[in-house]
Amino acid sequence: MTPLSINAERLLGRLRDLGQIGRDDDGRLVRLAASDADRAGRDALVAWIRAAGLEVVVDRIGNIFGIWSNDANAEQAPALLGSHIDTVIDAGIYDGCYGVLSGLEVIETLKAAGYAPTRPIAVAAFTNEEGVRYAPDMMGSLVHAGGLSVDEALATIGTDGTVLGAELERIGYAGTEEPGFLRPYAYVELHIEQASVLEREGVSVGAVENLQGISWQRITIEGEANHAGTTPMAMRRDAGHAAACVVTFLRDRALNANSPTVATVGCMSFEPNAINVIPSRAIFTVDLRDPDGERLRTEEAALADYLKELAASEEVTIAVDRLARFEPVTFDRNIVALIEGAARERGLAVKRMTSGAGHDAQMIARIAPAAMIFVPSIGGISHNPREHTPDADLVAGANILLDVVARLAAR
Ligand code: HGY
Ligand code: MN
Ligand code: MN
Ligand code: MN
Repeated sequence: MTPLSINAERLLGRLRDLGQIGRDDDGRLVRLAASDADRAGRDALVAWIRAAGLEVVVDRIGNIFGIWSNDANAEQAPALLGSHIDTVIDAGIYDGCYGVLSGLEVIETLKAAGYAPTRPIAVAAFTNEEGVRYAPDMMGSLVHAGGLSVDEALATIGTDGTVLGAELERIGYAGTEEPGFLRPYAYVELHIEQASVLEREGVSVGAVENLQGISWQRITIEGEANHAGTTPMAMRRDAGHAAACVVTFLRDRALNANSPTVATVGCMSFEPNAINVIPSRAIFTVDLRDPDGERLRTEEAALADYLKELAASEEVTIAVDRLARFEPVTFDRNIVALIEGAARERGLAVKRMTSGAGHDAQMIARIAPAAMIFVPSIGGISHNPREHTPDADLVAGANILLDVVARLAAR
């Protein structure tokens, strides 16, 4: 019997349609959490969920759920699929959206095939996975998993000074359902790999067995504004120079560590930000990651020690705000094995791997058995408009998700 397959045209068409929603005047895809662009993307998703005949539930942090249940199975814990549809700035069209739209596609395919699951199957689009406008990232799934109170999350101030709760109200996605209302039986997230391991090794499917730890900090260095022309070098309290020292410290340390540790300074601003004024203030972010929780703590401590020395040597003051901190996660072995088995049955090469990126699965794994399926990213590029995965790989990944969920929802 040929295995059931998803409707490739419908999935790929929706991915492309959603990928056009939220483009700015320069044509860049920017659907930051709780923005007008996010509302437009959410509206399109809710319309597709409704058209599929699923129940739509929006919780207080704006997580959107499409739920397929019937009288016979409604009391059972659902098998949950999902990811996110918010994006970074100048994003690709697959990150997050692929997992949400594939989850919906899988449910529609099973429904149309007359499949009668013993438990409901639901798909979630979690709010603010990217964390670009409001930190921490993976916020909606973190609240759903009980790792952050919904009131605290709603009070978050964004990089643009807005308040998340007010923005969710404004875009019409401040739901009434209490977060965590849905306790999943299991959670499976399909996602592009966002790195180049699968492509380099010619493997179609990644069975993701763990996900690295993440530490986000915002650092503010206060020096002294002074005249760029008259102030001797030895008499400067240059916040900009101190910030540059931190960037170099982090890069050299991660580059020379014989470990997979990665360090990134993604945002930086100077004040007063004038060509002929020594910066009085530098504000920047640090993103540290490591698959080993202990090593991540060692890196955080090494940075803290370095900042102390730097403050003394440069005569500046340094303040640190912690924005996010997530331990590494090991996913559910049984679901990982289901993913491997499903790939092999479809004649696809599959590889167990670690995720370098953060995902909603990292949060949902706190409350349910969870795992992830990766498909290749061409050139390993992501968080970039050149992000690309061939259609055949996108369809294959969605069919693996179909097989895994059909088995999970039959239990
Ligand atoms: O940063 C991350 O890894 C995630 O995409 N928010
Ligand atoms: Mn993502
Ligand atoms: Mn992302
Ligand atoms: Mn992510």
